[in-house]
Amino acid sequence: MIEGVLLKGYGGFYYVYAEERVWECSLRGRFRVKDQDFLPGDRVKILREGENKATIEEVEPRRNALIRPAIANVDQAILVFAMTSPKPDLNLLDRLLIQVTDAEIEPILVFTKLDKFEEAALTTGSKDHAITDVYRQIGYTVFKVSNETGQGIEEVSARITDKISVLAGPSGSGKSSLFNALSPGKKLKTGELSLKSKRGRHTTRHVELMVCAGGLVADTPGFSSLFMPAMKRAELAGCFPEFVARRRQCRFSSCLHDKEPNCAIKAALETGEISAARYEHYLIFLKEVIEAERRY
Ligand SMILES: Nc1nc2c(ncn2[C@@H]2O[C@H](COP(=O)(O)OP(=O)(O)O)[C@@H](O)[C@H]2O)c(=O)[nH]1
Ligand SMILES: [Mg+2]
Ligand SMILES: [Zn+2]
Repeated sequence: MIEGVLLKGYGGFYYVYAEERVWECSLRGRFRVKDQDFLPGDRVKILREGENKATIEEVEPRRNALIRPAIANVDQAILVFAMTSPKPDLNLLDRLLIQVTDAEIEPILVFTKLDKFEEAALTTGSKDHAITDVYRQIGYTVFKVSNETGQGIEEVSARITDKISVLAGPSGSGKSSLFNALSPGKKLKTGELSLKSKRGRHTTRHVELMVCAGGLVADTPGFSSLFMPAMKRAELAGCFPEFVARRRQCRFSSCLHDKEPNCAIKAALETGEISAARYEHYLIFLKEVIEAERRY
């Protein structure tokens, strides 16, 4: 049997990537009977039946499963924001970071349109990389790329190889462009039609994984639910790495870093060690989490 990863289900068939090609698979009878719900990202074992045809014989237990987008075994989320336009919505970025962190998925930040940014810097003389620096200093993995010139693409590519990634971020930030920049005309041995025809198109209604830079990537419209994940108010600060590093210095172990005295987070905010925007978002999210707590 051959080990592979399910890319998508479509028209009664399942498309599985294994041995660097795509197999059109049907299900073993027992799966049909059980009406097993397969998700893109499921690791399966297939039995070859013909040139590009196979049957799914086994499915491995999932390491994790996202609901929106519905994908299993996600290793990392590539959060895509433009450096220039659309102006990066940092409230949204911090929200996505919390969702991803809460789902125990590794976030990777990719800021696009570096070419436009540098072009603008030439006329204004400003070389202000403050936004990207804030996230880098917190400890997040941050890349700056141009999907136009290819600048920085190689570094992102290396992070995608052998992983299952989801792209998330606002419309127009360059997710589809990034996907294309990461897959420079790579031809699959077979089955490329079903993959290639989707490229560059902006329809992302049904979720599927696509082969990209030696890994598998889903170009999704983003995490559609922008509500805070269900969590207790005390857990929120745990999604802010720069808070985690300091919160043991707060006077109260139950400190929510809001109105409490002798709060190490607020002290770090005063000295500029913690970004004002990040703290502001924390307070907004804290309110939402507390309101949601009441509804349980
Ligand atoms: N100059 C420049 N334009 C870009 C870059 N990335 C994307 N774009 C443009 O931004 C627009 C939106 O990109 P798209 O990939 O469709 O964004 P999506 O909605 O996130 O998939 C398109 O016109 C792209 O050509 C980049 O790095 N540099
Ligand atoms: Mg797109
Ligand atoms: Zn505190």
